[in-house]
Amino acid sequence: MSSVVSTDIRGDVAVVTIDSPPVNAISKAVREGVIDAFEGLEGQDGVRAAVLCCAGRTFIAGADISEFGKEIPGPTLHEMLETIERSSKLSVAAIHGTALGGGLETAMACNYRIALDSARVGLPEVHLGLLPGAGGTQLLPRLVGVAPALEAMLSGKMITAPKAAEMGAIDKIAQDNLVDAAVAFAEELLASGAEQKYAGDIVIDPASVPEGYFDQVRASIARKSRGYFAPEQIIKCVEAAVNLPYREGRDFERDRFMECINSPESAGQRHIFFAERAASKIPDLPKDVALRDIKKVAVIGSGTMGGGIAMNFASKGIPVYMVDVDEAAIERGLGVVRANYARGIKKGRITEEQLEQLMGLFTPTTDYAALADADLVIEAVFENMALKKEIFSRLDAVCKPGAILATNTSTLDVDEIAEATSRPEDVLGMHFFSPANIMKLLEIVRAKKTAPDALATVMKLSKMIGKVGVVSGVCYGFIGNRMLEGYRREATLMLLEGARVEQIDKAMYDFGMPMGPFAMADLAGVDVGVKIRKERELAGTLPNDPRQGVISERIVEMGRLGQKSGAGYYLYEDGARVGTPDPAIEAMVREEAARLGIEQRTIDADEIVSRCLYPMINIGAQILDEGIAIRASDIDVVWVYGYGFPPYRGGPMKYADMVGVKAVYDQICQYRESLGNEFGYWDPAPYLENLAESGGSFNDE
Ligand code: HSC
Ligand code: NAD
Repeated sequence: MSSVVSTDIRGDVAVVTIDSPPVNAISKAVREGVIDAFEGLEGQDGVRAAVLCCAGRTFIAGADISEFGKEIPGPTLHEMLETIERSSKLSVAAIHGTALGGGLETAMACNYRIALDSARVGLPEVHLGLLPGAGGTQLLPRLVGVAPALEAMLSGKMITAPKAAEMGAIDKIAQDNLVDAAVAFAEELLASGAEQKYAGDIVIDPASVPEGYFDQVRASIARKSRGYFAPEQIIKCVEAAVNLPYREGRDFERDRFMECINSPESAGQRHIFFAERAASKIPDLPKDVALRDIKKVAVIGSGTMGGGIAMNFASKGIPVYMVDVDEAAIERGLGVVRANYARGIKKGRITEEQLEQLMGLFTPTTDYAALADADLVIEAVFENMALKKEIFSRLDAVCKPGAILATNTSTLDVDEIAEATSRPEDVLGMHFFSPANIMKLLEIVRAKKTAPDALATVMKLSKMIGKVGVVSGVCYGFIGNRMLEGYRREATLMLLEGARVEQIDKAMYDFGMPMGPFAMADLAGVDVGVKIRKERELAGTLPNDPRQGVISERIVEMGRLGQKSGAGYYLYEDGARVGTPDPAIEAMVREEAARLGIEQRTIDADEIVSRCLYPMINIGAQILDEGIAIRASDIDVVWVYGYGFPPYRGGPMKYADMVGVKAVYDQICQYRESLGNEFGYWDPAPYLENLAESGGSFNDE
């Protein structure tokens, strides 16, 4: 008797139900249970059909990812599917929720598929650095055609059941009572003498695929799939589906799947999958904490960040007050919001009417008294402590008890801001990333006195607005920007030591970053970085290193503020978005290096990568030492979703695990010797040192 699979006989139809919460992933117990159930039906002559369905919130969400990366126990998924395929009973998969990956493959191994109208199906393996390895690459093209199948597998996107039915992957749609409908469907099929049809029997005519089609697909995804291993393997498998008989194609697919699962790229992506989910768990927060109701939001400051932040809520139907110093400023802000939404019209995502409905959710006001009924206020005014404190004390006076008061500060002390109110327990940081309507990361800054329910409410809210929330303690720059300082520091020092702007950027781009540190500075505004640095210098929170800041300050003095002014570290002629290297900058850098007496040498790509990344890893370890991040994998999530760190490298801390923590530590110690350590840049964090000594890793998976 299986603990997770049960069989119920209804006349001549057996209903085989998988009940393995939370998502009925195909674990060892599920594989054993399904095999036993289908084998058990063989002796039962009265049973002529089997409905395979799931209890709980969803049909099978895929193979059990937690089994990957080690020896997979028990019978394989292939054995389970072959048992279903061999069955003498006509099989019907009954799909609700999401049939994903191995879940859809299981459904395709059945003779027929029925799905609830609300269900969705998909092959999202590519997001885990994998391919559909249990027949998916061979069966979906046979059912729906080569191009739609390849597009589904390369994008990993879910498809609604009605659309999947239209495409040919689902045979029937049910409105409700799925299991009853599935039994009735099975009866109907039996009564009509329907055959036990197998998707694998369909033959794809190679002539139906236009010449050069696969190479066109390769070219079209080249930029997006840069650095990833799985997409090319998926394409190869679909080529095999066209050119090989089903069984041979499936063997080919299995071999490619094994290559994917053993690839470092998949290890990195699987790490991020679990890291993202772990980030939502806060150990000292009681599970049953009652959440606060968030029905109305206010955003103070309708500039670059405020507008984007507000869009997140309006997009979910939540009304938003937009506050700024005067009406003109709000109008400007709302103009940008409207323009952003309007882009959705061009892309066919929303209609004119929906745009107006969305804009109707915004209430502009300069009167703080109007915020009395807001449940959450997010402040996004200039980065200035005095101004933020003044605003928080005004909010304290007008907001209702229990309203959550959040700041979007990038660097300021959230504890100090909280103390400007009489209710510091309601105050926390909600650090969005630019553009705030798009970037998935939300750093949630937990101040000393933040109440557990305020924190839990914002964690939940982050998921609702489509963000990945990561909790950070209070420190300069929180998790992400604090680490970014180490990255930028070494990039600048290497420039002065002889590397070129474009050489450093290329090394980091080739590593997998969306752009190098100097292209990033040009995008964000070189003046923005200089301003932040100057404030840090005034506050005495930076080491007095004459090499730091010198290049960016000279660039700003040259009137080059980055992309927005047509020149920064690079030249952007005629509004170009990709810069060209400028000999004037190279000359200026050499001049400054000579003035500072810095010896010039050749620096290779390996050194560039390790000097940019290892300080980040070291600072990440300090952040763990100080308890600013709850766990190493939270840091990885911050970097993947906030800064575009390549998911296939798993984030900086996972990358350190992959290189070997000891090797990273040794290199840091070696840089301490070879580069000098006057400013303590290369002091290894105790956390890193301990791990290196004990042979441990940041993430134990
Ligand atoms: C696959 O299927 C490979 C196959 O093609 C071939 C295999 C062949 C092998 C043969 C070799 C020769 N496994 O996301 P949530 C957990 S690859 C294990 O918060 P939601 C999740 O960790 C798989 N666990 O819920 C979390 O646990 P926690 C392809 C899984 O409602 C809990 O479930 N499938 C799991 O927001 C709730 O998850 C996918 O990639 C899994 N497959 O979203 C689908 N899936 O509570 C991945 C979930 O302990 N899953 N968990 O933190 C999802 O996209 C989402 O979870 C859902 C639900 C949309 C299903
Ligand atoms: P911004 O200059 O674009 O916008 C600030 C807005 O605040 C302006 O519209 C201004 O008129 C308004 N404002 C000023 N004083 C006000 C007051 N007393 N009451 C109401 N409104 C007032 O600035 P931004 O880039 O949107 O940054 C806002 C905050 O977000 C800062 O704390 C910044 O550190 C943080 N942040 C910025 C970024 C980014 O990339 N720009 C990223 C994360 C966080």
